[in-house]
Amino acid sequence: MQLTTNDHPVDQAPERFGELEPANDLLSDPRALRAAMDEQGYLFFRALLAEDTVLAARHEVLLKYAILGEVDDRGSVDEAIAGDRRAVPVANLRAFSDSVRNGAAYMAVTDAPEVLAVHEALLGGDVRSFDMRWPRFVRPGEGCGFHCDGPYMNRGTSRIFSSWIPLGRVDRHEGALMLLENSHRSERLHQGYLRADADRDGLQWLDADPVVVQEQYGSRWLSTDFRPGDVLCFGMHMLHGALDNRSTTGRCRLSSDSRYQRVDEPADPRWNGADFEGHGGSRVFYPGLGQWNNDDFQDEWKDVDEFGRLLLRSEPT
Ligand SMILES: O=C(O)CCC(=O)C(=O)O
Repeated sequence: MQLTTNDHPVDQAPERFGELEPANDLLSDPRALRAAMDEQGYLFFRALLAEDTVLAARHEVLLKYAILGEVDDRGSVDEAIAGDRRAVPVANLRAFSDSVRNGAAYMAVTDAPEVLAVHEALLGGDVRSFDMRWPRFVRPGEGCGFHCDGPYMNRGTSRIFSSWIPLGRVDRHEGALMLLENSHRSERLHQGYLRADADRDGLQWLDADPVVVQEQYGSRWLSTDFRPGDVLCFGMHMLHGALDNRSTTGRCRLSSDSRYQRVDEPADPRWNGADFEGHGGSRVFYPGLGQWNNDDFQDEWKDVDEFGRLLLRSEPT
């Protein structure tokens, strides 16, 4: 199938598009993990987590989405087939988002000992996950723009890693994450984009065309067909985005991204603390344009009223 991102075709020729290389054989060697992270800017692990742990999180999250009508529960909610979203405009999305992010089964994935151990090896000490976690429900037709995480996470320490974790099977044509090989070394990114603060500087996604972006900042796009238990860890300078979800069966993509830093370093107040600020204002993390015409902060954040209900910019389409 022709893969797309941001509605643009991805060139799948071998010199333009490749597979993520698993690093499971380095797991018992912290020094080798650090060297591999320095060299390639990412570490990809197959089956790092027990499949049952991940599928329990998937079930927990999808049941909550089913309450909003986002998932069709006439079959198994675990199939994640898109629903009619009927309840989204009337629901308290602030409470919904809190509930998903703080679910016990979901947190058992983001804070799994196996995930923390990889970050401890990378950071050389005790680590913590950010208080904010980013569970993503990506409907057919949706994806994610190109960016690096640094400018969004850099107000505490710069020594942070992200882990992207599929909550279930995510085949490449159903919205898998992709990284731009060698982009973590891009001088152009280091001289400009990576010096920004996403909120202060009102950062937007980089160019939507994957061919333009790869010519400017790196070499091949890398992705794979992800399986439950896989974990993709990468640094703040790695340019990434997502393939569009082109499911032909209405299947939504469920994944999580979370950040990790050492416990003894300052934390970014946007994402840490009892009442973290996020991107300011009265907004909730609810990715996707849906039919709500509300594309605040790169489609991911939605303005809500005092009852946590969506503030629509125009009538739903
Ligand atoms: O899952 C996605 O679509 C985007 C995730 C992402 O940008 C990240 O992990 O930093």
